[in-house]
Amino acid sequence: MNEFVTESYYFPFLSLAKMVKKDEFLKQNEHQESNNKQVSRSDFPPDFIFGVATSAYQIEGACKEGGRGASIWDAFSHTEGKIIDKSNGDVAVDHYHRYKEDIDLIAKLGFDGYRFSISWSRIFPDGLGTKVNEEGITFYNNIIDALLEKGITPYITLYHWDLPLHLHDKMGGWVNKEIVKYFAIYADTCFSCFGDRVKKWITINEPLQTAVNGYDTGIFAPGRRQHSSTEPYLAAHHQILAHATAFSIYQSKYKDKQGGKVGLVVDCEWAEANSDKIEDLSAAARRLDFQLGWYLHPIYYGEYPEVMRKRLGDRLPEFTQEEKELLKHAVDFVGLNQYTSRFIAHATSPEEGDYYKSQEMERIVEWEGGEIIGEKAASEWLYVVPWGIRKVLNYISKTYNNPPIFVTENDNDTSPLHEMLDDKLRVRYFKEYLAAVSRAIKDGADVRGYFAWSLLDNFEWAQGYTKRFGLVYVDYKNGLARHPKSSAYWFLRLIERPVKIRMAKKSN
Ligand code: PNW
Repeated sequence: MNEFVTESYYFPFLSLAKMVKKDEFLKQNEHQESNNKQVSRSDFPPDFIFGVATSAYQIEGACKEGGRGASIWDAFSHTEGKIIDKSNGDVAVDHYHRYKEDIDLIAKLGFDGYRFSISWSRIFPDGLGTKVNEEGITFYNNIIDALLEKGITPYITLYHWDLPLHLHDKMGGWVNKEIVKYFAIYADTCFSCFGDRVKKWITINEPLQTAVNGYDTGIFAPGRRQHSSTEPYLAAHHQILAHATAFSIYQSKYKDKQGGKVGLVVDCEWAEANSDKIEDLSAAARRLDFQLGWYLHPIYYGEYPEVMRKRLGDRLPEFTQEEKELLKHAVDFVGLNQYTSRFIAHATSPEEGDYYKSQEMERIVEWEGGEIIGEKAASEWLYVVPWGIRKVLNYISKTYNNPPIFVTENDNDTSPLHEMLDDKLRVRYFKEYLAAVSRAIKDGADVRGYFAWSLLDNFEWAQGYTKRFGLVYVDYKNGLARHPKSSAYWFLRLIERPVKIRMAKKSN
């Protein structure tokens, strides 16, 4: 059957976005955003959460303290040639020892929520789940208690890329189905130890990045490229099952007592068709299925998107009937990490990497006329495209039955040296992206909160310390001193609410 026919069920939605020509389209979107630059708290629902996010390996350091076992990122960052500035997370920004100071900062900046991740190998040093490391439990108890004392709601991610090394070395990590069992023990332990106070759980952060960068391009830990036509799909499959298993443990053992919610964080660049040609429209639709559908389709519809099944054939694992039952609606909310967007064109021999080749598309930042999709940030991949976030939010809402959504990460990194503290481009980015989020809410998307990435400058994975995503500058040369940037003060003004409300929240 003609591929465009089988994929055509997307067209009504996509074509809404494409009723105008490219340049008119860009102008129209620019215009919309500039009308809405003065974003304020009143543009959001009263109980909307403004938060800030981090992850364990990127900030904690203390890699050999407190009984912590090694993770795949320790091994990867210590491997020659993997990190651009030859750095690692051994010390990172020393949050392990400075968590009190950092939580004070979050409170002073006025945030309602803090999203952070637990280092799995601090809880189970070899990942096997036989013996809990009490020092690890104490460390996270201290963080949770310090947050609650300041009236800040904790949002915990169980897995933000730092798999216990032993699980990788001994059994292949995410490509072995056994991992699901170990993740379940770990999740169960966290729910049991922290769930009396923590009511928002995220199982896994961006399973797509682990699958593609960990097992296809190899630019992230564990750096596999050997079987890139199969391993990414296995790694994704087992992450989906691990998520659903943890979700079901929460439902059966904890939900009644603790009353919390469990979600999954996906990441997505908006895919805007590069032209009205059917090939490009179809490529853009495919691109969204290969990003969001890969993870959300199984949960909402019990199987992978049709276009993935057709293109990948038996390289794509299948869910058993029992697993399909387990997957059914196994999320309370969708977390979305959204940074940037691309124009998508059909292409028969695209970029390297099996995952990209299978999509037969090209990600374009510049049109033939020289017009760029958005201003470029410091990171190579990051272009500022506020209208993209609105489109992703609306797409999720329409495609997956209007679920509650939290924007769990959003940011661009600060670039010119003189803007390190006075990060003007960043402030503009936040203003425009938040205005676009508020428009998505008005469009009907059920967005409940927004977390800026990140509280602090930190270890930016393969980019080491060369990229700065913090609202708070960290002086790497002077004892890791913290200095809030203009963007941090901008958030403080945006979020500020009467003291009475914060105090009331605290006593809840
Ligand atoms: C996030 N994209 O990953 C991660 O969750 C953070 O740990 C990281 O520090 C942050 O981005 C900044 O890089 C992303 O393709 C992965 O648009 C992919 C994309 C964006 C962010």
